[in-house]
Amino acid sequence: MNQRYADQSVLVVDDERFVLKTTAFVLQRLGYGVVLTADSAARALELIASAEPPVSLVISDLNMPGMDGVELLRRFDELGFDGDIVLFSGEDNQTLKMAENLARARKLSILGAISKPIQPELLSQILAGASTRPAMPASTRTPQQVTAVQIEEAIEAGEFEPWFQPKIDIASRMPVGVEVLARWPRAIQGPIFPDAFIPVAEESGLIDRLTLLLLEKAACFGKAWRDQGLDLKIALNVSMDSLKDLDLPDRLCELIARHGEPLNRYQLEVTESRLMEDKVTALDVLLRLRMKRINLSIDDFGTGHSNISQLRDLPFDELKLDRSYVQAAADGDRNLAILESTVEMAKKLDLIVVAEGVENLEEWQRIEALGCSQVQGYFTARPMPGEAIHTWAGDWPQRCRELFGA
Ligand code: G
Ligand code: G
Ligand code: MN
Repeated sequence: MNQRYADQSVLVVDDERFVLKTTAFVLQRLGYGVVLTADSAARALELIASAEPPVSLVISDLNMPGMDGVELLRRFDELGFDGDIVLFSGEDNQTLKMAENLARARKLSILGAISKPIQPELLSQILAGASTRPAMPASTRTPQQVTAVQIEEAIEAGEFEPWFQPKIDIASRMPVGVEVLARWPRAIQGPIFPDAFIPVAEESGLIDRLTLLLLEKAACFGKAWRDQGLDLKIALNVSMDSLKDLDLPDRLCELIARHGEPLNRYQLEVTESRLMEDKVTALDVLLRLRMKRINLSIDDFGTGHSNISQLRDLPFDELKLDRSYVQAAADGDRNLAILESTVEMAKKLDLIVVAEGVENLEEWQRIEALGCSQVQGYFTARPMPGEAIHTWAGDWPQRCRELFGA
């Protein structure tokens, strides 16, 4: 019996009664306190809207009459369903993988996709994955309503924290940098993730203050690490349309210099979150940052928000392949071809290529073979608080041997 599951509701969705029964039985044995079943997607939606305790895990068939699993995922997205999802189906692996990718693209918390019949062993492994996720699990990833006033107060109180996810150099297998990911651990609503507060901060003109707060805290860590002999490049996220303030380069650089930190050890990961209002100003800001030796990285490359014309027009020195591309490469030659040509183009443009979202050895090896420079992903390290980095780095050589079986 797993105590961890005892106070959670889980919902199984399948149009076959036999499958419902057997799966429910497996889940009860795993220790889930409440196991609900629905024989249609419509019924599943009703239960999700009304169940107490709220449904924290849905295990759903992909093929159902009336409303199939793909449409169900869309409905989950609309409802802002924040629980975990496992998909299962009699479809081939390719279809399962695509459904999984679709759920990811919808930012749903998908734990995995498995084929029928459900093997209890495999299911419990997948669910165990849920229990080892970081301190703030995906089930808190509700698109929560956060107001600009709350964000402003939290900035003033210094409540936002930088978490850090290591970037590993493929050739040396050593950490070379960290990406700063904003966290708000003590929000009244519980821990809230950036997807909920960054857009509000951007729309309400608070994003620069938030970025500066994160940079301030990150630079303190950066200085401490460097003093301990750990030289990591520190990358902050900024969206292109927040680059409106012509003073921003000076403010960022002044802050970094005040901590006695070298400017060329800092980096901005730029995304285009919405249509840019003022391209000229953004270009002005980026170019001046570049001239001050701040590194510029184009983030989420391959998604709708970043594209080739940005590579041509803007002074980037790094390209981050979006994880949807990295992960799709397993699904066949066409995806691999896209990835290969993107990497080739990036290399011709003298860009450092970082592959995001590498989750296992197989993906690492594929990325290595393509000639990418760095990897960032759950395979090597999850985001962690600044205080954890030094110990993580100390443990890395041993951990690295284990990961690569050498
Ligand atoms: O780990 P994760 O869920 O933290 O990040 C979700 C998304 O939020 C990522 O796309 C990331 O780029 C973005 N994000 C995280 N921190 C920041 C930040 O400080 N500023 C901006 N603009 N985006 C951020
Ligand atoms: O800024 P950007 O969109 O690149 O932010 C990185 C996002 O990707 C963060 O939300 C981070 O938590 C997430 N992330 C990092 N590594 C992995 C991974 O291996 N798998 C998945 N699913 N997400 C990852
Ligand atoms: Mn990023």
